[in-house]
Amino acid sequence: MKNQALKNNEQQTLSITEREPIAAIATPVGEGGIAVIRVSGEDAIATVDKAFSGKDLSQQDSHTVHFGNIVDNEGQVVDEVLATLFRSPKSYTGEETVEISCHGGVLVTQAVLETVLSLGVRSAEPGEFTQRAFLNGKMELSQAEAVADLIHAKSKKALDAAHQQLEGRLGEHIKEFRQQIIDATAMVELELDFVEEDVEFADKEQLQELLKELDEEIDELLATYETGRLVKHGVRTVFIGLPNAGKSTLLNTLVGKDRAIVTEIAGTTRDTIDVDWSYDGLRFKLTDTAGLRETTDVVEAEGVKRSQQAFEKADLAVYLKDLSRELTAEERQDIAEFQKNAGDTPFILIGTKKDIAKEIEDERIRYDLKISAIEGEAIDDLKKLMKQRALENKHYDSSSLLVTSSRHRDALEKAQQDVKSALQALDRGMTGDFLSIDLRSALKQLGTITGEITTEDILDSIFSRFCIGK
Ligand SMILES: Nc1nc2c(ncn2[C@@H]2O[C@H](COP(=O)(O)OP(=O)(O)OP(=O)(O)O)[C@@H](O)[C@H]2O)c(=O)[nH]1
Ligand SMILES: [Mg+2]
Repeated sequence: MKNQALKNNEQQTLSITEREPIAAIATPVGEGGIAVIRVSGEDAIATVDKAFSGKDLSQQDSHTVHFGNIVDNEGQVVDEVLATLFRSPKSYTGEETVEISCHGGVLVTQAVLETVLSLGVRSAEPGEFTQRAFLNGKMELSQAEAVADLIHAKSKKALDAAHQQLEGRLGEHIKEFRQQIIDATAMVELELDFVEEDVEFADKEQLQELLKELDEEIDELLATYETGRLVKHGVRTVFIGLPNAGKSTLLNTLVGKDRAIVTEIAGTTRDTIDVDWSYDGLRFKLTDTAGLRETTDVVEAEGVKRSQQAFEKADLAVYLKDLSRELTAEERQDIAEFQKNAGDTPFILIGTKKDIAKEIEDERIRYDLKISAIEGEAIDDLKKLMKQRALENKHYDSSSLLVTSSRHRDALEKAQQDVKSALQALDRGMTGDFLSIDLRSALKQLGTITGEITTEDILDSIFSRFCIGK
């Protein structure tokens, strides 16, 4: 991040655009030791100085901190504060910035902000500081998105993925792809220049090679999206089984609190219950469901329908079979059906209530694990198995780059489509201008990831995810 930011700084020293000053509380609402109000934009330092009693801030150096009071326009002290100064371009936004650290009370923080706003400063929109950082070339668009991911990260792995992206690793990959396309375009356009002299592509094979390589590399990056999505949003895990199988008990055991109601009455859980849970750095969204059975009760029937829907959307399905009850032919068929319907979705079959299991084991069914939620038996094994199955056949190690955003995936897919179409054009012996159109389109798609190419809509949808003050 540091190196990248430094590089950008060097390039961007002259091109920072200082916009109207904006301000927002950058720390969460509530009581705390301190709160920070961030002010960024043209003449931010001189503006804040109007309400600051202490040293003349406008005469002070960048990266210095000053003690003083914020005073309202009637001369009343609002709060004792520290003002940290950043002169352009060496700030988060690239613009002149003041960070006012005041006491962390809800009202006092608001009063300091109000005072700053009364100086003609505008309230910042969500993510506007980061948006300015992007517009000023302090970071690429994918890095700006990573800032939001970092803030919203709910597990260690999600945090790692956001860090990777923040460091600009995705951007580097995309730049390499873009360079390859630019090289290919150069080859094609060279041919176009000499078209009258009837020159064939200087090296059709070389061009083909280049595009094929690119296609494969995009494929590899796209393959990380499945894992990236799981890491970022959590593994949607559904517990299914007959009424009384112990689904709610297992959910409570895993999350360590009585989240779902447990009784000995079959049909206790009526609606699906979602609980967030993390294991070994990976986030799971556990869904407890109503036990599956034919029922005339309308409420229960609706619950069963929802269980089915949760199963269809799941990334991981766990079927629970009560070992204290005889396995009926009907349930065996049910299990087989579920296993089949799971398709590519990882499926775990567990036997529950091992502590009171029937003596005779049923050979016709192969359990992945037999557990007792009440006695805590094999629960750790189950946790491990859940993580392992969820990430099975998925590209995953903490140091590798993951595509975590559907926006990035869509752009990569479109770019790949263009590359494939260029390859086809080449195969069919079409002229260079056809190839050129495809290649330029691919270039454009990739550019939307890093932000070389942006539209108002893209920016709006990205930055509206941010909190105010970021
Ligand atoms: N002995 C024993 N009893 C268990 C175990 N797990 C659950 N039970 C009991 O089995 C009964 C049903 O458990 P629940 O967790 O409510 O079962 P469920 O699958 O959620 O049932 P529905 O919500 O009706 O679909 C309760 O009386 C639990 O105490 C276990 O590991 N050992
Ligand atoms: Mg239940």
